[in-house]
Amino acid sequence: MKRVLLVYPGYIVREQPLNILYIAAAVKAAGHATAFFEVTPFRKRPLTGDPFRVMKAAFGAKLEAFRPDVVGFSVMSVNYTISAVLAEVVRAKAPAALTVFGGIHPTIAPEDTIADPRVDILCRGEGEGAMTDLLAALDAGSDYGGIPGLWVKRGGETRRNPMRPLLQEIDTLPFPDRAIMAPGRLQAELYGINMLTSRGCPFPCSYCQNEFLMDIYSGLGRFVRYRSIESVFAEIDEVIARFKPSRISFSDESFTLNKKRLKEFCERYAKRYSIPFLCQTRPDLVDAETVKVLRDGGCDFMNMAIEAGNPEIRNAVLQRNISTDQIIGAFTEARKGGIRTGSFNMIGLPGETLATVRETIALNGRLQPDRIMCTVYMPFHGTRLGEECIADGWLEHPIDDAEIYYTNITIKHPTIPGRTLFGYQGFFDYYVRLPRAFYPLVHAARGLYQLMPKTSYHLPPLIRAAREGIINFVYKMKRFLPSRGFFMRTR
Ligand code: B12
Ligand code: SF4
Repeated sequence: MKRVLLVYPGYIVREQPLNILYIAAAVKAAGHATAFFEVTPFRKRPLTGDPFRVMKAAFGAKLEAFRPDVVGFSVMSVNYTISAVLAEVVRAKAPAALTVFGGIHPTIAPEDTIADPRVDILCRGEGEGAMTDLLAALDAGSDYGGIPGLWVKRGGETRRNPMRPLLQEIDTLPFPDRAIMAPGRLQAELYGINMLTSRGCPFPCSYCQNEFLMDIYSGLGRFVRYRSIESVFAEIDEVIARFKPSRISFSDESFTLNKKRLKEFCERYAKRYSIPFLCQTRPDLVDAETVKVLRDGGCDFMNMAIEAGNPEIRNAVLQRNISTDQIIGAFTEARKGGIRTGSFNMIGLPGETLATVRETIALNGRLQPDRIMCTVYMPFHGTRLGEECIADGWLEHPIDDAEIYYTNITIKHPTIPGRTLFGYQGFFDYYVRLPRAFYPLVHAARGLYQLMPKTSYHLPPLIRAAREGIINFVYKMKRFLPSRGFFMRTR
């Protein structure tokens, strides 16, 4: 039996991190001891000295108490800095432990990741099998250098093993081990408890990693895989019995992709459960019939991405292939059917001008989703659009610090100044919710807001704290915007 400390180095705001919870479950099912460390409680960084001081001390104490053989990190690009800072603590406090970086970042940027001296092993792609094979080899004292899915660095040499085939029978995976988290994290406001009924999304959107994942998994099995309804229900039963959530939230990227399955799922869900569910999907996968199926099944909230109001940007740049009429149709049908909606939007895209930002605002204004999320575009490695933008010098600031979540502008847009993007991002909801007569007021408030630095990088601690305070105030005030009596935290 090995002792495995699993780390989620991002802030848990809306959903439980299923990635690391799946790994935790697989490790536990294989008979190893697990512990969990998360950094959300350390989101407020100290004003003086090392900003990670408190987090590092807590992590050091955890390492000393648990004495792990392996420390596994689930790393999104935005969480790289925290992962590296904590891996450094592993080196100091548990020098014999192996550090394993898994998740989307090591998958898309393996060479950068393995070059980091704080990383011993990285996992590319889905990690349940690779991690348990590694632990079995360590247990048996055998060589772990050739395990598919892992890149292993020892004595200055790296073995870059091939990807593992995609697990097709995803029903065989143990349910995510939610019990390793603090109970307070299991009721993320609107979202309740989240779970996946499928894996993989087959669309070619240029700003998303899925196309890259499909490429590296090419020839290694079907990319989109569904769990059986029985298996999903067994997980829901367990979750309800143990955690009594207010809502089930399906994190599948395109929940309405397979209409036949959706119909059967919803019919059976309604017969078995009275608890509402939330899902997300693409507007082109939603029509009146789909809304009825969802509503009758118990869905009371749907998130759909608009991304850009301008059709040229949405389709030629983002490769969404979704018409404005399809977006209007999906949101209108959802409203008619009594399902609340959330929209995801991005500003600062290639080809964007202030006029197209206003088009995105206008489309949201017309649809009035119950919740609006707007982020400034971040170019990620491993995405077609991201690679192009990075090559064109868009990355003004690194995108590896969780602080950028929402309100730190990392890009240098060719035509729109960063501060203006910062302003429109902060005041997006205000423009959408308020009548045009209020626009002079919103413009003025945005103008003042934009006087603040567009990122918190390298700011003196007090200015940084003041900036954060003002941003929080602007976010909290959204509560008073006219929006059918509904407000949810978005950051
Ligand atoms: C649900 C989700 C969220 C949730 C929760 C995220 C989470 N669980 O950590 C929320 C809504 C909060 C979220 C927020 C954001 N997200 Co998000 N999100 C997703 C989504 C749709 C599913 C993730 C998931 O749970 N998948 C299911 C699990 C089972 O699969 P998995 O994550 O791939 O994990 C497997 C492997 O990676 C591996 N693995 C993972 N961790 C580890 C650890 C070890 C030790 C090992 C061995 C293996 C391993 O094994 C896992 C099981 O097989 C993905 C899209 C996707 N295709 O993954 C985007 C995605 C991860 N998100 C993305 C982004 C950009 C964001 C945001 C920055 C968006 C924004 N601008 O606000 C924020 C950042 C939040 C933050 N500060 O951390 C990007 C990441 C890009 C990148 N290079 O990092 C993705 C890939 C979507 C995209 N654009 O392509 N997200
Ligand atoms: S529909 Fe969403 S999850 Fe699927 S490829 Fe496009 S952006 Fe990615």
